[in-house]
Amino acid sequence: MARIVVLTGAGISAESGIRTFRAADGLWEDHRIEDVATPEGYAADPALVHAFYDERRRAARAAQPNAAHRALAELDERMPGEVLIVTQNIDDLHERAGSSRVIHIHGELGSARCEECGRRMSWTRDLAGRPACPACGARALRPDVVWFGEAVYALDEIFGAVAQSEQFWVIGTSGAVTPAASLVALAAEAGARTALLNLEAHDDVRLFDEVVLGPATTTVPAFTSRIRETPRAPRDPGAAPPSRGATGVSR
Ligand code: BV8
Repeated sequence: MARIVVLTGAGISAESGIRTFRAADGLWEDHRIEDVATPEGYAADPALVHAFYDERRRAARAAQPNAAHRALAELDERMPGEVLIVTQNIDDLHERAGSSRVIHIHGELGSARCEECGRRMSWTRDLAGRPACPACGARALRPDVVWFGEAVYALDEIFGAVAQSEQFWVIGTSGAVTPAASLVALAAEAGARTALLNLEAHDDVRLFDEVVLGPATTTVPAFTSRIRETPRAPRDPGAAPPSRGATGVSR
């Protein structure tokens, strides 16, 4: 289990030059979600969907981790085994920054899945040319990402970690997608201290003990530097959970 669980979204990679989804210049501005991020869209036009993800795989490979990714990796190094990152992002910038425990709840650009034999495999090339599956030879490889209407990855493991966490931070996400967006309510219910670090406030800020607004490369290093190696707080099962509600919105 981890004392600190961090949920990240597209906003933490924005300053690495990777487009977010719902900003004015966002990814979804170029495409309808239904056309590029659903199984139905893939069935209707696989070439369009492969082009969408091949371009994002190349962009992610050209991007570099930023100070926010690095700050989380440094915290991980300072508190071995105590920090778990659950990311909605399909890039690998957390890993490339050095974070050791990363769960990709929505899959990864660096992985492909064979629709014939079901194998998931590390993948770095384009899929538009419909290469053969290395395992079974079928030309049935798809991006190993979770589309809308598909089950997300590792949800039981994620629920377990959030329920045991002492701190739950949400960084760079609009909270528009479930079940990822529901994790903060589970953390609050479990008595974890919750924080939102985002460019703009969410509708559900009341669920956060602390809200820090600003760009992640500024807010995350400052926030993680506050975390000193503190002894594990004895969890008193009878204790009432800490009072809820944002204790302050710092800009
Ligand atoms: C499921 C992977 C069940 C691919 C993604 C009605 C009809 C149908 C379905 C639903 C419905 N209502 C709810 C649903 C469920 C649906 C859903 O939530 N839909 C939404 C749109 C309403 N969810 C699902 O379908 C999920 N599956 O429920 O399955 C099931 C169960 C069992 C068996 C079978 C089925 C699957 C959801 C996963 C979808 N895949 N991506 C890809 O990446 O292309 S979601 C996609 O959105 C990305 O993963 C992305 O990460 C995610 C969330 O977006 P954000 O990361 O938050 O990005 P966004 O642009 O929105 O926000 C960026 C934020 O960063 C902003 O707040 C901004 O202010 C901030 N920011 C910007 N710059 C900075 C910054 N912050 C700090 N610093 C900066 N510099």
